[in-house]
Amino acid sequence: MKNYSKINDGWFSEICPMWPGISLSLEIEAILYSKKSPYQQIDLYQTRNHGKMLVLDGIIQLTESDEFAYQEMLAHVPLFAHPHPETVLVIGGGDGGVLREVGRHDGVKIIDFCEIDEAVIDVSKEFLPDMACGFDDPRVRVHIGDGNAYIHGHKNKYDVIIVDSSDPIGPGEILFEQPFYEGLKSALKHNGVIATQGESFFMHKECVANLVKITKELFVVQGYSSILVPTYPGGHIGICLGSLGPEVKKPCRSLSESFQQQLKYYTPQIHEASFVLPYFAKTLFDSI
Ligand code: SPD
Repeated sequence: MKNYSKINDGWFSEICPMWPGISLSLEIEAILYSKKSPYQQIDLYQTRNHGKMLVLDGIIQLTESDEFAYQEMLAHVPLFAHPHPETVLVIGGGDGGVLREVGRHDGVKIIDFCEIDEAVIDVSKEFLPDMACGFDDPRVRVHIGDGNAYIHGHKNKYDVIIVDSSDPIGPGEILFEQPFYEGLKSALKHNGVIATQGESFFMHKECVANLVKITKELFVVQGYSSILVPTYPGGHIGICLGSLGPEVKKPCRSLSESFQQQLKYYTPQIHEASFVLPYFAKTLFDSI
């Protein structure tokens, strides 16, 4: 994918045709890593005020200051929606942050992880230990390869599937298309739940509407959960959920005090509240 972002006078500006005419800038102190993998340009910056920042093809994937919001919600909303998640698949998210969160669930026995770009895992292990610690969990089995191909080769296997993709430009594009979602559905066990990176209804209305359409067509239960993330476009991102049975808008299991103490964003209350949509988004989704 063409990289439009730039560094000027010590400021990184994230520029992308997916959010034309608007750009987030962060002041940076150092470029810690910069290399092209076979799939994408990988850059790791030390920012002045937001910790380290991982950027793929010029697009911000995370900063240490707010990564917890997205990673916690993407993991805990589907996992607490499922009554007994034991087998979990995570596609994408080579930084390991979602794995870290999935690993907090003691009942989970197997965590398969599929990532196309091994270089993202390597750079995260070197520079982002607070996320890459997710790989230390002995339940994690790493598969390097294409998530779409992986999913079509594994039928009726998972209770929960989480897709931590980049945006639908570059290697992540296929993960926003109907055949991929059909593969996700067929890889689920009875009563399985999926949760995918669902973009922002402020910044990418058509993309989100398409995900809602696909998940409404394929799944018995569907929902869109909103998350506040200051360093994502518009300060907002969503999760698109589909379920073969369980309601997704409420946690169906309680959260112990010791579990809650490990988190910074997710609470049972925010789980429910995240599905309450602004009027324009609710109207749009209801019309699909
Ligand atoms: N616009 C960027 C969306 C990035 C979503 N994936 C981030 C990976 C963090 N684990």
